[in-house]
Amino acid sequence: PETIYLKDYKPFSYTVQQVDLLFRLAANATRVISKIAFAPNPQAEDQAENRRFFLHGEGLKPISLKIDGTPVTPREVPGGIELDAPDAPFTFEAEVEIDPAANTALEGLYMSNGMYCTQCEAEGFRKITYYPDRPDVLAPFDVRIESDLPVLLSNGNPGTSGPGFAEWSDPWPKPAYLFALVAGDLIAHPDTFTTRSGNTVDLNVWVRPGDEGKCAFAMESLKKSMRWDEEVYGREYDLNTFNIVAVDDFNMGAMENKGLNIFNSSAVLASSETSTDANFERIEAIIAHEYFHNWTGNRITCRDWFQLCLKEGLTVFRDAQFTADQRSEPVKRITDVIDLRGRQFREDNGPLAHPVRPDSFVEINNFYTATIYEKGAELIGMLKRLVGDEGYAKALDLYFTRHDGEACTIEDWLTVFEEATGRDLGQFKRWYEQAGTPRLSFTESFNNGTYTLTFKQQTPPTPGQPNKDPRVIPIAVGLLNPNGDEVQPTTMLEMTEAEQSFTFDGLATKPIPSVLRGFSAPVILEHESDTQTRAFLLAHDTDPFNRWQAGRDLAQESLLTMLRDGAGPDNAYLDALLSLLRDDTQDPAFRALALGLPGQDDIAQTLADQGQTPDPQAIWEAFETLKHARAEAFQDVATRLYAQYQVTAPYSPDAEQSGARALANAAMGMINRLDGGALAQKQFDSADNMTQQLAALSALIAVGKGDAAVARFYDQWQADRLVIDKWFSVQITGARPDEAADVAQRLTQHPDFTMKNPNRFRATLGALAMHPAGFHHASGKGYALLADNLIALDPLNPQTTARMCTSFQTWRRYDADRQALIKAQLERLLATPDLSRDTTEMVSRILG
Ligand code: B3K
Ligand code: ZN
Repeated sequence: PETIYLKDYKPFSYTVQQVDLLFRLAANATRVISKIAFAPNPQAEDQAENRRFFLHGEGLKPISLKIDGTPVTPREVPGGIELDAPDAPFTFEAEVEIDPAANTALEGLYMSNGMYCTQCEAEGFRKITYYPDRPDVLAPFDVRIESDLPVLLSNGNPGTSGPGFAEWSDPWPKPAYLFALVAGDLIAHPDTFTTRSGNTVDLNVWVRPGDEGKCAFAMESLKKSMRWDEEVYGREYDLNTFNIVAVDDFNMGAMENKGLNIFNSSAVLASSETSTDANFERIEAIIAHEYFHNWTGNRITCRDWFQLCLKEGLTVFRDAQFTADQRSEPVKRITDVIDLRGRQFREDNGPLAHPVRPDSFVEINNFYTATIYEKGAELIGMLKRLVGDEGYAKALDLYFTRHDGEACTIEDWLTVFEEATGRDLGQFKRWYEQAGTPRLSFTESFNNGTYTLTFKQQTPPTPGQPNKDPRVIPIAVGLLNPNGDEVQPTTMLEMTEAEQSFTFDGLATKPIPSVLRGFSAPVILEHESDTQTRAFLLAHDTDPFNRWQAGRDLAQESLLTMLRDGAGPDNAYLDALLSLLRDDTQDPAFRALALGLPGQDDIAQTLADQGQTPDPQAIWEAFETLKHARAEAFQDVATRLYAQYQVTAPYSPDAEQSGARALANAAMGMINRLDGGALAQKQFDSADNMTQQLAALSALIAVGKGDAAVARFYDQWQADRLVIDKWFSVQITGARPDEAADVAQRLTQHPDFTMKNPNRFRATLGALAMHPAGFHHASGKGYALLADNLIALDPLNPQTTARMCTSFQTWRRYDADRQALIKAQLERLLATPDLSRDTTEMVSRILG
């Protein structure tokens, strides 16, 4: 397959003035009739000599094509068609036929439970009709839909409608990837929102009949997001309608199509009985994310797909700010860092490492990664730390005024910051260009009242990038006195060299440093520290992130020592954690987080970084031992916390109640190890919300007492797909390592398992991959099961297949036997006839 390079970017030879689309919907033979006004692009003057009128098109059955009313015969070229076109404005008309019912890839126009819907980002519009399907071609769209289905939706403002048809008009020029169409038997949960300049916007959350009771939370989240973007970024909504549609079969979370966001139903539907607190929080964040794209993504879009982080990194950053404002800032920061380390660091340290702005790709859908999204958001956070809040606000205002209506690059973005703040961002740009996670280490010295911190940074090579230049790293540091007082509040050090010292004067005693507060940069902080210092920081640091980090470091050290020396759990860790748990002045959500352990995969990565070969089974056992030791040591406090943090008020998914439930459930998990499931059974039997019911089910499975509850849960929820997804997952993630692959295998035979629903596929095979000791079982059965299913899924849904191949990305960490087993599966995958471009690219990169 062909590799596309950033350096080859050229503007399109033509601009599009107007797009008119008519859809005559039919399951197997939808007609798409387009009329598109083109004009030579003044920005592509250099191409005047050999202007090329190329249109993308994939899997289209052409019925008729015309230029200025005259039928034309196109030349078929790879990826589309070429035509002879005038060197002056002209109209191109096409009628094509497509087959949405046969579209299992869930890209382009497809069907889900009798409903038509679209997914065009990144390159799906070319499966709908012939078009310059690239983000730098912007145009207003008018759409007419003809169908007997009752609800017919597209982008923009509603126009005329009547029995069997509806018209929509989107005045804001947009690239084709933001096009959307929905048609179905849907029910609206309606509301309105008045913008700060007084426009009333009709809001609707559209769902299938039966789901209308689960829309209120999404609607509230939408209204909060709209208000927040006005208040914090000064951004107002710009159409008189905003629609959200829930779709069961969807490849990712949601999509920000202009005025018509399409969502995976798991990212919309919420009720206390069927959704966990974590589900509610995720829904609120995704609603906000897609809404925020209206400005960062839609009004200002990307010039080409290499610039994807321009909209994604920024929008993730914005949705994180929003969540921090709605809930708890430290809790949001900590959970984001856990996620970043679990997914992005893992990517950055393996064969799939790529820069936040890549310079080449084969299949762009393979680049919707944790690096583009989450590391992209970290880059915005660093930029804000470097230029300060005011500089950031000025730069964003300039960005919105200067680039509204344009398709931009990272250069445009950085220039705005340079002009608004007067700062040179030449070195900062390396963060966009260099892949890999920097390792940051430091040493300290103390002399005559002067304390010196000397930092070193170093980034290991990544594929195609053997050498790395030093980056600018904002390092937030605070200093504490041995008595626990803070002698130096948080200060932002700016490291620009490979090695650099910073001094603090006038100190009476050698302080204890708190480094990288708030996780001020996406780096791996490597610092040998003694248990005592960590316990001290856990008790005294004023920075909540670093307090949490100190606890996590203690847990990690303890686990590593257990693995290395066969030692028992570290008492200093247990003591420090116990004091924290007992301290009722501490936020319950924070205490629940402090009780969390590093991921088993994080420990595997740390061992690999230290040049050791991780044994997933041994890691699992060390975790079990540690969890058991904690349960015994914390017995009393767990019993007290469980009782104390039962919520008696009516259910609310807010931060306070979910924090209480998280801590009570963590306490229940500990008690569960000692009482053989008695408390969990009680909680399962009486739970009136999914947060408690699912935690209890998982606890019962963990102690081998889950059979009856698993059966009951299924009977209770069999009509609810999203809950049944949980039922599939929890049985696998809770299985013993030697059984996880067998459980997953058995569940793939269950009548409710289907390859055609990405949520269900992920709930089953994805759950196995998230169980490191089960997936990496020495027999290789986990690898074989995943590969079997990926081979079966690829012809149906290449995007989801390719994404799930990432489960194999860490293969080189493991012992020779496991490596050979994984390699054999990867090679088997790669040898599959007609393997998709998506999966071929992923497997080839993973093999290296
Ligand atoms: N922009 C979409 C993702 C599209 C993924 C295409 N494979 C969702 C989001 O980031 O908001
Ligand atoms: Zn996004």
